[in-house]
Amino acid sequence: MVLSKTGGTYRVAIGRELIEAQLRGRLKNGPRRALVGDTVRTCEHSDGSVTIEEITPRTSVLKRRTPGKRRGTRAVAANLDQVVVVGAARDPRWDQRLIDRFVVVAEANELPATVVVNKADLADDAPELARPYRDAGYPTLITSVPKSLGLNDLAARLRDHVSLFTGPTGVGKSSLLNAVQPGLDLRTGTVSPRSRAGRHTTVAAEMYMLDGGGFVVDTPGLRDIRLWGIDPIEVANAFPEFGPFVDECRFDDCRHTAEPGCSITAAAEAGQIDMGRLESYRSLLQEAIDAGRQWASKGTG
Ligand SMILES: Nc1nc2c(ncn2[C@@H]2O[C@H](COP(=O)(O)OP(=O)(O)OP(=O)(O)O)[C@@H](O)[C@H]2O)c(=O)[nH]1
Ligand SMILES: [Mg+2]
Ligand SMILES: [Zn+2]
Repeated sequence: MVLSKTGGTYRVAIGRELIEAQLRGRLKNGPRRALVGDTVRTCEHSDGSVTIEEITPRTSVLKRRTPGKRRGTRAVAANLDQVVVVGAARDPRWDQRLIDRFVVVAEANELPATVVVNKADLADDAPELARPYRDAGYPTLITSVPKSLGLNDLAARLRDHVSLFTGPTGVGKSSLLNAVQPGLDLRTGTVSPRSRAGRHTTVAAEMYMLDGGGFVVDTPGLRDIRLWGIDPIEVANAFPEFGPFVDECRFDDCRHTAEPGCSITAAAEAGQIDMGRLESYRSLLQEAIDAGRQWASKGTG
């Protein structure tokens, strides 16, 4: 299993043993570079060096949009089976729109998401912040590192899975991992009291072995995360709580924005769907539509 990559050197776990390996000049077939989470076949040479000879076909690749660039996507990690979206109840302030983006990216990658509200020691409303996600059917956890709250549940959720931690910067992703895996000793940051925004402390996606079984990828927090190439029609599918209502909209092609007879709008007004989630959906839908237009007008297909 490839745990990390620094320059051209990969750190690879073979069972419990960690070795360093280089990519073989030309891989036999399949992808041309290895990703964190890839399972690879290695070869040890007489001079002691180890090369990666082959990458096993991937069961999943988590992709996100390249920052700055309009179109490119970047593969973050392979073979994940779940995404843990972490936010902080305070410091930095809970930003539902941003959390929704992380959850939608997990959905777009067809990976189940768990939502964690961390730093519950700093606020009383952590359960309310989690509620829209719990109501939408996502497993949710309320955690606090200094109070050791929810850490056993988090550890249980990670056991025997290949998980990726994602979320805004400074919310405590690395701190949570340090707490569930003694000896991990990941660098954690300080939150600037002036800006209340975390500085990036984790700099690259890296995978770690869990003593209890399983692997977890810690990633640098993102201030923003955008959708890429998602068909506007598919955005609604990333909101599972819309499912029971969609067939009841008056129009088959209802976009759940301002259409008359929209069952999603009605459900949100009746408190059956969280209004904040519906607003997130609408802004993501608009973003998907705009992105499609930009690409079309550039003639890039
Ligand atoms: N009060 C409180 N502080 C926490 C908690 N968890 C983490 N922190 C603090 O929040 C700050 C940021 O924690 P990190 O673990 O570095 O956050 P991160 O999400 O890994 O940040 P990036 O690596 O930049 O994405 C540190 O000062 C932690 O000590 C918590 O549950 N409660
Ligand atoms: Mg970190
Ligand atoms: Zn509708």
